[in-house]
Amino acid sequence: MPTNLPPEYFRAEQAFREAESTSAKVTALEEMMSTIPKHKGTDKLRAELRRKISKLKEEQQKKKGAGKHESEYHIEKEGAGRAVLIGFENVGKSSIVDALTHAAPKISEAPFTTWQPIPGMMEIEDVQIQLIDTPPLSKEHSQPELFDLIRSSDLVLIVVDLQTIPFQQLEDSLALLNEHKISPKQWKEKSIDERRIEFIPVLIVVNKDDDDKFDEDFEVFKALTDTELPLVPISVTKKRNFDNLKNRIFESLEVIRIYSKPPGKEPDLTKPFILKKGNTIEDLAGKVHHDFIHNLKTARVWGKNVFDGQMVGKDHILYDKDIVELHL
Ligand SMILES: Nc1nc2c(ncn2[C@@H]2O[C@H](COP(=O)(O)OP(=O)(O)OP(=O)(O)O)[C@@H](O)[C@H]2O)c(=O)[nH]1
Ligand SMILES: [Mg+2]
Repeated sequence: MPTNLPPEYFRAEQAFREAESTSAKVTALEEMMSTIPKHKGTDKLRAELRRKISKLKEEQQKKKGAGKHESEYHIEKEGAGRAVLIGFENVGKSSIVDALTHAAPKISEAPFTTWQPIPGMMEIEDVQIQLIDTPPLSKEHSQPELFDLIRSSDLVLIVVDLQTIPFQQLEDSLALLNEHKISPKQWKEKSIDERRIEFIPVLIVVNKDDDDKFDEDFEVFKALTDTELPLVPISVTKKRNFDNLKNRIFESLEVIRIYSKPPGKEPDLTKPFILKKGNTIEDLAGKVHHDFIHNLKTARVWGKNVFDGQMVGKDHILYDKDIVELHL
């Protein structure tokens, strides 16, 4: 193994090891390939990767020939983050995506209505978040690609039905994730799992909390589960608690909105740059334009923890809704 491989190579290699579908494997291998510096020392490794890629592509081709088409699970990422809704049949996943986005997934009282993932965009204030409806979880029938889709998400919404067997649905959903080496990020600190686990933030959406009577059931459910994972009761039918759910989704993504302001002009408050919590002026510069990272001299900030228009350096940490003027 050549010694001078960049960190991106190892990240892609990890993605390769965790990929369950052929297409995700090919993508990861191609990513590995593109990060390897080209010189004599890496010839062997590159040849080996090329062989693996063409073998997998052949496999894919054969499957396609057998009548399989391009996977519906390949969905472009859009907006400030991706939240995937998962859960057992009939809990109301499609109803939630229908209510919160412009997508129109099929909804029915018959179980197993949804057969393929359907993305929609949810608006919250000036931010768009991608929500993805998915087919019901099933120990036997869930496609491996579903778990790749979950791994590619910034947030997992486990949906349960308060009017049936929410406790069981939650346990089974978490168990199925665990089988596929996915665990709530909230458990990362105390996890003693020896396996290579993907940790993703989880919100538990307790649907069909239609009225006061069901509020009591929710309290019982909450006491029974005794979990530190956040529980959000809602009712799609009665449009209860939507704002709370939307806010919780936004908060869980841990993103901040930064408005840029050209020197001497008003800030553009319509299109924020989306950064991660804890990001700095330098991260913002990279988002605005690649060259800005090197050319940036100083910046002025209006917002949290600064006085208006304060001059700051590259490593100044930004907060949600800060306004920034970059000086080159
Ligand atoms: N009482 C009540 N019924 C609801 C609520 N939300 C959804 N439903 C009903 O529950 C049934 C299932 O809803 P879907 O949105 O199709 O559920 P799903 O989880 O997408 O189901 P699958 O696609 O089979 O996995 C439909 O009859 C909905 O009208 C709610 O808040 N309260
Ligand atoms: Mg559905």
